[in-house]
Amino acid sequence: MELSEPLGLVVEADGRLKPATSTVVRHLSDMGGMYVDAGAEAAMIDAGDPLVYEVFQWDVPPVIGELFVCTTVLQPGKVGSEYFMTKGHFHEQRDRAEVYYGLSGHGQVLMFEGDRVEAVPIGDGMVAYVPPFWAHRTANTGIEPLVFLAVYPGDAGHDYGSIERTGFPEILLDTDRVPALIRRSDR
Ligand code: PAN
Ligand code: ZN
Repeated sequence: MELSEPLGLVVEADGRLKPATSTVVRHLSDMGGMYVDAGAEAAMIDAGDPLVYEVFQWDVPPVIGELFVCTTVLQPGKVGSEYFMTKGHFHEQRDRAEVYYGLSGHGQVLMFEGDRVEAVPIGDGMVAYVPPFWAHRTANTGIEPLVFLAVYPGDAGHDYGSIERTGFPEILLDTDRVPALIRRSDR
């Protein structure tokens, strides 16, 4: 397989990566059942199905040695009291790590492995390290779009199915304007 050529990329003011070779657009209806308040989710989908996030990616050959580069633009908002978030995934190759570099906005990267859950802040100038084996998703706790750049190994792959089936053990809720991680079983 041919490897990548040297290349420069630009993150535009709105967070779009240029050039990008693939784009993911997720509305609330694309996240079926991921938010804990199913009633609020259904009402918001009925009322116009808001955009939740977009990913702009520079694709590389999916092999060891290459690195995918992408930006995520995650809108501000809540479903009930749960902050807008990404679907979340494990890497298909579980031992592949990832680096997030925050460009604007305010949020937290939620990670879990086994029964442990950790939240690492992300925002302008902040770096979040996702270690091997940890599932990860990002929540926007602010009032403007949260933009971050991610770099991850070419052969990492994405496993969304595990999260779709079981969710994260803890969710990030707005409790009187303060983000708090709550055990799903405690609600
Ligand atoms: C990120 C995520 C991106 C969107 O680039 O893919 O933020 O989140 P979901 O993939 O969970 O929908 C990343 O972690 N890539 O591996
Ligand atoms: Zn990832």
